[in-house]
Amino acid sequence: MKPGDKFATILVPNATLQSLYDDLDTGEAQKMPLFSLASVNPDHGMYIGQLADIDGSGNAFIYEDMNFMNSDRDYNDFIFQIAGAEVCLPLLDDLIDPAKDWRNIGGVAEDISEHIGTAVKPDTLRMSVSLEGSRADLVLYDSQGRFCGKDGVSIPGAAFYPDENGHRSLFLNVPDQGKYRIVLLGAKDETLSCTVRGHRGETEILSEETKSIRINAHRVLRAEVSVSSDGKGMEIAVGEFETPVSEDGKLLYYDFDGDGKTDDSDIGKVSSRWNAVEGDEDYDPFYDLDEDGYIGILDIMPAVSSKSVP
Ligand SMILES: [Ca+2]
Ligand SMILES: [Ca+2]
Ligand SMILES: [Ca+2]
Repeated sequence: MKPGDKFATILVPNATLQSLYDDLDTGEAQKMPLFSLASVNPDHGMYIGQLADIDGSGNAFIYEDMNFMNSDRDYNDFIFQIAGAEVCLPLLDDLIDPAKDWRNIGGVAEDISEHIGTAVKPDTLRMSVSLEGSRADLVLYDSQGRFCGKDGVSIPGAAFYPDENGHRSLFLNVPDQGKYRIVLLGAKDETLSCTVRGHRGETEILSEETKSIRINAHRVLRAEVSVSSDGKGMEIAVGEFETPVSEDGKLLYYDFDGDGKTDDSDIGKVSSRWNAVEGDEDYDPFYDLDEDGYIGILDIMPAVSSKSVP
């Protein structure tokens, strides 16, 4: 976008823009797009009430998924952030039905305000990790066990980007001091390269380190990462990528999250995919140890029998 650009948003509840377009051909107009603008003329302004500013910070918003005229005013439908633009919307406090205020539910308000606080500003310190030209999986864990990878993101403000060319990258905001671990899950026997960068804001690169790594199919490698910054520069030390080991030095081939123990959370990663076949959403070739296109007992047993924690 260029400075001065104006934009509006559309939400198509429970459907896609494509399906809305396809319905034009069939004459079925069941789906209702919800616009942030009251009409195609931007001077007519917002649909007051379709969107709300969650806390007045001007970067986190909520879409009511029913047309404002007959909405249930619960505003629990779709939350999103916009950074780098000026947005003027009424406050959620002024719109929500107090009897339906989900912010009273334990922990929800805190979780959301932690995410809102992660909007990237020009001086925000960030770290990125990227894998090039490989089908291996990439997951990053922080010292509290929160994670960022293709199966989900629980670190506030972190984001994971896979692309069709087999590149994967992730971004997260980092404090001045922090410890992380990168876990790679091998898709095949190959040499891949992993680049860890320190950033300030969206564009500036403060540090960069690339490692060339030999990985094998179905094998886990982990590396410790420590971040330190004096506010100006940023140092990121990336350790060697190695097979996870227990405290007493035993190699842990089934420690899928690389935390130094093989326990129920590791076994759960494969057992939760029990009966998945190639093509299913929960089929993951990494966990199909015998590569027969099916995740069954033969794939689960090795992990179960290597449990290092009773
Ligand atoms: Ca609603
Ligand atoms: Ca583990
Ligand atoms: Ca199998």
